[in-house]
Amino acid sequence: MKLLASATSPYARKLRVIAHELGIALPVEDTAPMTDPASLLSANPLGKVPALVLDDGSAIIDSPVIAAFLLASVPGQGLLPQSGHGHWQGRTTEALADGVLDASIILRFNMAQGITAGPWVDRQYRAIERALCVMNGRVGGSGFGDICITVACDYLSFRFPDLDWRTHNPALVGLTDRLLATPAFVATRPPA
Ligand SMILES: N[C@@H](CCC(=O)N[C@@H](CS)C(=O)NCC(=O)O)C(=O)O
Repeated sequence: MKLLASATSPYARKLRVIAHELGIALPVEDTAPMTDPASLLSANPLGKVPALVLDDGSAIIDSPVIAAFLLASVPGQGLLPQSGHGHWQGRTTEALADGVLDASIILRFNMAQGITAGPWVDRQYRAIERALCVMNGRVGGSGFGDICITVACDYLSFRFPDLDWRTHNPALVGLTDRLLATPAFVATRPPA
């Protein structure tokens, strides 16, 4: 199997870190979504990365679905409980972290068009701020959730260096300082 992804995609980074932690070999085919390559559109008509192409040619799309697939591939994995409250809370933490990424991507697309202010822009920043505060209280819930949180925070540092998420979220600082030094995160650091 191979993952169609760009080196800077945070959604792909989440999957690459999970694969690393699970001991799954996950080759990446460098794919720039905005150029609409045929290989991506045949795997994902939505034109988004990451997309996972399996050995039989079928595809799995959307990072939460791919994450669930990776986790299910390793029976007894220790990143996320397989069922029950802990499972759904871990998935909810993923949704929060992915939501921070979604809002960040909206802001970046707006910026690319010269839109840096206005109610729609403010709404994204408010969503990010609230989600950060909630994620701060969810640190340590599961290894999986902690990976998702760390990916989102590091993406903010990468793309929005002026956005100060650290001052009011000490648990996020402790978590990210610890996880960003691990081999999985070091190996998937976005290029400068
Ligand atoms: N919900 C998707 C979001 C993926 C996504 O937005 N990827 C961005 C790159 S980081 C993309 O491919 N954007 C191209 C586009 O929106 O057309 C996921 O979790 O995989």
